[in-house]
Amino acid sequence: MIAVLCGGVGAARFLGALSHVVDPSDTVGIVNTADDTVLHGLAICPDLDTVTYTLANAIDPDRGWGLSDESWRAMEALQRYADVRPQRSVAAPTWFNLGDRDLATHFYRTARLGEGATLSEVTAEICAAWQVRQRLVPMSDQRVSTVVTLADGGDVSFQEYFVKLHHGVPVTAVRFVGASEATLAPGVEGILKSAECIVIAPSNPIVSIGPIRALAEVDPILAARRSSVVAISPIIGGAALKGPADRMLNELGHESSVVGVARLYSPVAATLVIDPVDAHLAPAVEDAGMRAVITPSVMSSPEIGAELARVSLLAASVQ
Ligand code: FO1
Repeated sequence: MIAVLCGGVGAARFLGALSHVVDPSDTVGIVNTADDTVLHGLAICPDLDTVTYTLANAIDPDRGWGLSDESWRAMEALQRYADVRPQRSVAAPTWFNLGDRDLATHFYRTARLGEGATLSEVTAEICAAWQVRQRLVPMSDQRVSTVVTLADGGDVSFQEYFVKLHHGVPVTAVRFVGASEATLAPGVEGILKSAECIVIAPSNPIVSIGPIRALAEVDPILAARRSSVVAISPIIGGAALKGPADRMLNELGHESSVVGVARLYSPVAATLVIDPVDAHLAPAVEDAGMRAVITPSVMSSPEIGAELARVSLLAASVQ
């Protein structure tokens, strides 16, 4: 069984690529839940939904989140009320776009959680509903929330930072509220200990992989088996393919490069997979304590994705 630590888009793409190399039913995605938010009273789990919808071939390919063939009638109807809501009210938020089909997922998850189901249970039900063969588990069934401190001093939730502010504002700190009390979801500790290898997907090292590692059990387990843990750099040529990972690394005092990523991951992973464009930095990655393995990392075709998956698994097995 292959375990993959997942954020959103990059991890979803990698899990899809991995399914060309290993049986999907032999893959477990451990997914970040610190992006989760409650809006309109609905429990929304963006990374879990992005991974589920991608593996179900239902993701909207342009947005990278939400469903394809989507309509926005409910959001349009909300605008009427947003126009009259009192100043202090947060009702009818229209800054976070929820498609009409996507709403069904939030209705179902919210109702099931309200009946006392755990997020792990509901995630398994949603995967079954979409016939997703990989096993997806939330990192924790307890609430962990990313809080971003902006350069102007204010604290905002991850989604306010990422969506409402279009992640266009510098950050000075990121913290994961609840991480010190939360525990891994049921079975995840066993998965991390028994997996043939563990892949850290090409997700944001700070706000996608960071929350998973903030759970007390995780780093010690990974460090104890670091030779069979391989990370795929989400930074290529100093930039992130999507999202603010590069800027966040710089703003939080790290280097926005494969070397900066290696410094973050070297305590828990022996190998960093980097794109050929960063081949000249391989010695510096090794100086940072990780073996550099070079292979095309932009999954622009199924073949490239499959090769990235194959190289990553090989790197984690031959130690
Ligand atoms: N990202 C946006 O940039 N704008 C949105 O309006 C938006 C809505 C949204 C709704 C459901 C969902 O599952 C994801 C959504 N995302 C949106 C993406 C979300 O912000 C994710 O957290 C990011 O993709 C980072 O993982």
